[in-house]
Amino acid sequence: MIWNENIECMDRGNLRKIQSIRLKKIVTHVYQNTPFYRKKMQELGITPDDIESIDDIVKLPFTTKLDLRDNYPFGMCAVPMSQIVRIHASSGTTGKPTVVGYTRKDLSTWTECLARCFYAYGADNSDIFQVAYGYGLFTGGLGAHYGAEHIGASVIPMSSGNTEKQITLMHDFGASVLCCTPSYALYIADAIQDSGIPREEFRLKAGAFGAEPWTESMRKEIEEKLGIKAYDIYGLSEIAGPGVGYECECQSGTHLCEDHFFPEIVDPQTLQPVEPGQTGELVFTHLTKEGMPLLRYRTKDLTALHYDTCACGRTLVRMDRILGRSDDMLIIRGVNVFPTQIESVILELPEFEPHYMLTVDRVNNTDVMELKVEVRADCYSDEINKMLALKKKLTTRLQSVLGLGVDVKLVEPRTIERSMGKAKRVIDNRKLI
Ligand code: DLL
Repeated sequence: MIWNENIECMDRGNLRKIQSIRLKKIVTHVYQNTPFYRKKMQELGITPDDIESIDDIVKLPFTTKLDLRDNYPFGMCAVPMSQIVRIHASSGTTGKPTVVGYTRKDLSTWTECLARCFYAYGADNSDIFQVAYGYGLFTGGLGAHYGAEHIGASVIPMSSGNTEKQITLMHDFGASVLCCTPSYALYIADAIQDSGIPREEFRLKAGAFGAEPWTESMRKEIEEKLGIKAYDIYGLSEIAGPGVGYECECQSGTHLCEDHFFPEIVDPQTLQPVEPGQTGELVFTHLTKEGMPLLRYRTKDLTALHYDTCACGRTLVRMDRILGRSDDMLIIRGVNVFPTQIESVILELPEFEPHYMLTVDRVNNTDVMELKVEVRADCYSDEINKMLALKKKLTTRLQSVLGLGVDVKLVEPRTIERSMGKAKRVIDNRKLI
């Protein structure tokens, strides 16, 4: 199903024309109304007159999370506060939160993008959405809520946590679409199993999972355990929130709403654009935002973009799964390691649960990794030989994929702490030294 065929399936040449017109307008808007950008552009010796088409985007300055923090709380807003009707914020691990402001039109644009997502998953006004993303400053809860209402669905505004009640209401109200992080979806799946309620009594058919990197194998795991189709939903608060991108029924890439958020992929070191299809850092420029438009915002997310038409008929660019964030990347004895690589290995092997915790330490000036991973209940055994063989199997596979040794510790099922929001799977003690 397509929500906005005119845009989602638009001829790419026409799309570029629209993007060019919008870019010129937004650059003028921020030049006139955001002192931060006027100063940056003056430093680069450019004015809005230098922007003729979308190709001129490369002339514009980049923006980082640090710029948002330096202008905390509302310094990046391009309209008076009287026009801002919603404020969200994302909590970083350090320092002040990143604040974003939306005008009424910005909220309606965001909501429309979410309607595109949910329609693409095959949902409509006959569906009941259980929104188990956190409500509050985090954009997940309210974003999904407004999008689901917009397509006319019924919404259960659960927020995250309180898993027992989630399951009771999911069952009793007949929820058909679940919105939460993929790690929480797995948690819920296990809890459903523990509840003893037969899976057939649930009406769940699809899930909108995002807010953290997840892998194809994790998708399979969720789909099997919950008996649903698990779709990706991508976004970040600085750009809108969930719904910047979404999967269609083909599940072969995440379509980006590039009529509102213009994507580029750049080399994170040189900041030069890479060839289409190559992996690099995703950068977004707002094309229609009023409240807090950002130019070339560096997401730190690593991915690649594909411009060929999707089998579903949409022409909107497709993004590969997020490989990780460039700032999540661990450098272990000089080798780059992404937590998603470890997750893929674990999930390839049927004996393990997708629950793990990686601890990195520095011992005698050498980086060491310890991986605690849960063994599936039916594979867990008191026989030491069986467990040693299992450990060897995982260690060997990790060594061949990462090119590094990992100290594997097998643990009993359900012993690693579960997450109800974004999962924390890595502890890097080296930073504390
Ligand atoms: O996580 C918005 C969101 C809510 C997206 C609910 C999807 C669903 P932030 O808290 O600002 O916003 O975090 C944004 O989360 O830069 C990515 O690193 C990561 N992320 C979000 N969606 C995905 C995804 C929300 N589908 C940061 N796959 C982003 C991988 C994701 N990573």
